[in-house]
Amino acid sequence: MRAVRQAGSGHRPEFDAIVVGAGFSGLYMLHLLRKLGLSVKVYEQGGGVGGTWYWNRYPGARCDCESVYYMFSDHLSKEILGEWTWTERYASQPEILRYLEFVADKMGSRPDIQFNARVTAACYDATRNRWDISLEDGATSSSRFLITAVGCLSTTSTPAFPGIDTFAGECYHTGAWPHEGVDLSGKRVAVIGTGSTAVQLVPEAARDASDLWVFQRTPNYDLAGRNGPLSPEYTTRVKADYPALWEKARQTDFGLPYEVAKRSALSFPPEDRQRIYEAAWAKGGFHMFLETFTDLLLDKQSNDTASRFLRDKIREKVQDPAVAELLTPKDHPFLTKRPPLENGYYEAFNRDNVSLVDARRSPIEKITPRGIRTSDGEYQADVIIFATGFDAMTGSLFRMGITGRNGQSLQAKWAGGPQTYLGMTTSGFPNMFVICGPQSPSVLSNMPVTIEQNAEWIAELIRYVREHDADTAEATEDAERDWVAHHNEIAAATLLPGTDSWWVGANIAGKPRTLYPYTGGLSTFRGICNQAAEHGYPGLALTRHTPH
Ligand code: N01
Repeated sequence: MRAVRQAGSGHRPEFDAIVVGAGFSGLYMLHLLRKLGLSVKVYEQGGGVGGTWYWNRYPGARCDCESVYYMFSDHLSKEILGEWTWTERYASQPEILRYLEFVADKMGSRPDIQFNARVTAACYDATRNRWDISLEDGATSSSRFLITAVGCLSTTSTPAFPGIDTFAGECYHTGAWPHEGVDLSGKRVAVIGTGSTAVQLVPEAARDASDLWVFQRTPNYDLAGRNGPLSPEYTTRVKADYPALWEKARQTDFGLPYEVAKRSALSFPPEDRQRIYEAAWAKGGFHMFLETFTDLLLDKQSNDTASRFLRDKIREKVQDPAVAELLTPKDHPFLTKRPPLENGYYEAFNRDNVSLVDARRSPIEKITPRGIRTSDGEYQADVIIFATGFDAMTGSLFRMGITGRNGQSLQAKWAGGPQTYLGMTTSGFPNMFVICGPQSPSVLSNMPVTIEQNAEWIAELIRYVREHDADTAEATEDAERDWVAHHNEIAAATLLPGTDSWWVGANIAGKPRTLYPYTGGLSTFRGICNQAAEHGYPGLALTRHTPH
C-alpha cells in the first residue's frame, strides 16, 4: 500500500496523503498514516528532518520543557523510547536533532520524505476531490488528504529597519542560523531582541564576543532553568516510570506530568505563598508556573504576587542596580508573554563586555554600514544577530499558497483572524488538517505531547472516513462558529489578550489581533476532540464524493 501510484495522465504522482513538514509533527503523522496503509509523501523544505531543530542552530538553542518529556512517548514506540537517553535536563539543539534523526532512521521514514522540497501551492480541486501540490522546483503531485505539519514558529520575522542592506559586517536571524556555525570570538556583536531565543543565545555570545550589545525593547520574566547533566540514576528511574508519566502528562493542561494543585495565590498568607514560590523556583523551569497557583493567568491580583516575586529574583542576580531595573518587567503581568528559561542570562550582564541597550527609550532608527543607530548614537558591530522572532502560527500556512473551495485562499478566509474547528480543520478546505494550528493548545503546551494528540485524532478521523464509505471530511460552518466563539470566550477570561505578544500577533504589522493558541488546556481539548470522535464527528460533514 505504500507504493506510489502514478496518475493516468502526465507525470504527477498521486498519493493518498501529503504531509508538509518533517519535524516532530510530520514524522509522527507519517508513521500513523503508514499504519493505516495509506500511500504518503512528506515534503520538507529543509535538507533533513527536524523542523525547528533543523533551522534554529544558534549557540545556546535548547528545549525548555525537560528533555525526558520533550520526545515521542510510548505511543510511537516503546523500543525507541527505551533506547534513547538524554544527557541534559534541557537538551541542546544538536542533541534534539540527533534524536529526530535517530527516530527517522528507526522508523525508516526517509524514503517517504522528499527534502529540499518547498511547497509553493496547495489547491483543492472539488471536481476530483483532490489536493494539487506544487513545489518550488516546478514539480507537482496530488493527494486526497493534505496535512500541514509546518510548525508554529517557522517563518522568521526581521523588522524592516532602514539600511539593513548597507551593513558591512555579518548579519543573521537566529531562526535561519548558518549550518557551519558562526565564529563570534573576538568580535563586536549586537543582539536585537530579548525573547526566549536571545535569552538562550546571550550567555553563549557573551563568552566569545569581545563586546556584546543587547538591544532590549521589552524585558521578560525569565525563569531559572537550572540546566545540568542528567544522572544515569535519574534517567533509569524516569524510564521505569514512563507508562505512568506519559499517561499523567496526557491528562494535564500543559502536557507535563507535574503536580498541579488547584489553588489561588490569594488564598494563602504572604509567608506561605513565598514558601510555595521559593520551592517551585528552586526546582527551576516551568514548575514556577505549573506547580504554584492555578489562577496566575486568570486573576491580576494573584498574578501580581508572582510578578513581584520574579522581579525580586532579577534584582538579586544583576549586580548593577540600574541594569537590574532595566531588566525588570513592569509593563505586563508574568505569563502574558512567553516566559523564557534562562541559564546564565542575567549573570551575563554582570560581565564587563556585555551592555544592555534600552531600545524602548531609544528605538533603533536604522542599520548603518558600521552598526546600529538609535536616537542615543551609533553602536558599532561586526555581527548583528536578529533574535526578533517569527510570524507565528499562520505565517508558514499562508506562505504555502493554500487554496480551498471556489478558489478561496486560506489567507483570505482568515483575513480577520483564524477560523477553525478544533484548530485542526477549517470549512471550505475539505480533507485538509493542520497539526498545532491556531486555536489549538499548541504553543501553550509541551509540544510533542500535543502533536501526538493532534496527529492521532487526525489519523483516526481519516480511518473513520475511509471505513464509513465517505471520502471527504470538512468542518461545518456551525461547528467552526461555535469553536471560535468558545476559543474567544475562554481567551477573554485570561490576562493574555491585554499584553502585546506574538501570542496575539502583535509582533507582525497588520496581523489580526486575536489570541492564536487555545487557552482551555490540553486535557480539556483532548476531551472535546475525543467526544467528537465518539459521536461520529458531528462538527464535520462526512460526504461521499463519487459513487463507490
Ligand atoms: O521571539 P520573540 P523568540 N526593535 O518574538 C524584539 C519559542 N522558543 O525567537 O518584546 C527592538 O519572543 C521583541 O521585543 P518586544 C518560544 O515559544 C522556544 O525569542 O516585541 N526589538 C522581542 O524581545 C518563544 O516565545 C525555545 O518588545 C524588537 C524579540 O525581538 C518563541 O519561540 C527557544 C523589534 C522577539 O522575541 C519566539 O521566541 C527559543 C524591534 N523593531 C524560542 N522587533 C525553546 O526553548 C522585535 N523585537 C524550545
